Amino acid sequence: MAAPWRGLLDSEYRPRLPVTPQTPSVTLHEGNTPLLRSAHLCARTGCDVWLKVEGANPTGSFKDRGMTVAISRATQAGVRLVVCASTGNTSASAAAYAARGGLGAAVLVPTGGVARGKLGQAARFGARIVEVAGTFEDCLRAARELAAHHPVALVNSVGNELRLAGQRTVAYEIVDALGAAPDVHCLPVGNGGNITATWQGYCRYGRGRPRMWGFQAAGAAPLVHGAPVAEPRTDASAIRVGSPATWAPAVAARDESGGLIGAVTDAEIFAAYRDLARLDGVYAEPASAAAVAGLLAEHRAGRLTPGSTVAITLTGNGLKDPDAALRDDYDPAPSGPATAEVARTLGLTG
Ligand code: AN7
Repeated sequence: MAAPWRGLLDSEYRPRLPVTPQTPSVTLHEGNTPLLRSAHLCARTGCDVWLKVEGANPTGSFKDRGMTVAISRATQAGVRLVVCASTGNTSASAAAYAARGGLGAAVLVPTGGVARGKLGQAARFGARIVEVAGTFEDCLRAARELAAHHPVALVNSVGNELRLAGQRTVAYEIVDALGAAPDVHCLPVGNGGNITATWQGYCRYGRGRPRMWGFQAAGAAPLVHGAPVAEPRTDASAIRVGSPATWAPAVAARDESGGLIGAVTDAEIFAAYRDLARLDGVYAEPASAAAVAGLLAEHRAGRLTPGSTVAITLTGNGLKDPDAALRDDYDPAPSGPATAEVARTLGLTG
């Protein structure tokens, strides 16, 4: 049997991560997530389509890849309190790794802007949660200013080499699993950190470079318009970002790879969200489904070369957003406890 997986810092990728022998490994055994072939997307596109299921990470999103590095280095540096702004997943991840490393965490989230599963995680991991009456951008500005003037370490990915280095590992894993880089890599784009890190990962690994296809929600698509969006709107709350902090590197990833950043409507996002679950048995959160919706839109537009190999990052777990799950597909049939009545309700008997 192969040695059990022990997390990114104790994996074959360690030499690629900014740690030293003195760095303690604060880990929940993140990484090594499933790469699943999607039969329904292969059939619909005529391509070889693979789903990188990042919702299988310990806190249910790709954020754990960078957080293990950031929190390990924070404990090495003697930090006591970490802070982040978040649309949800960063806060859940920061709170969990801070708990694991014995640090305090403060998370700044836009009031009413975060899926309930993510808030529940941050609360249970013991983070101090501040609900800011404003947007994600307001949270990020406040978090940056806090870190500049108080003894707290910012663990957002913007300009944070530790987070980006950890997030690059998703590309290493995909290349190792497929034997080479895919032709196209699709992923949702919010603040721009993940498209940046994933592209850097492929470039550094040196085993081929995909076109990077990033997708934003149509109501929150500043990188598509080329201008900030004052009031970003989408029910995919993770990517409700009107002014991405990692703007220029995200655009560079698009352009250097010969890729694109497109917009998909919420209707397209939620259709993809349902199909992934029903047809592939993969439960991803709505923001993640934007990448699938985008692939299908580009296929319809004739921009997807048949026979291409496509990797899609499904960035977060569907369990994080129970309200989205129950919004329109929840249709339970009421029945009394008698088996005969249950059978009748199911239409098994007359
Ligand atoms: C599921 O948690 O930014 O383009 O504060 O949670 O790197 O921002 C989350 C982002 C995609 C977008 N999918 O990634 C946060 C946060 C999911 C996400 C993104 C996020 P970036």
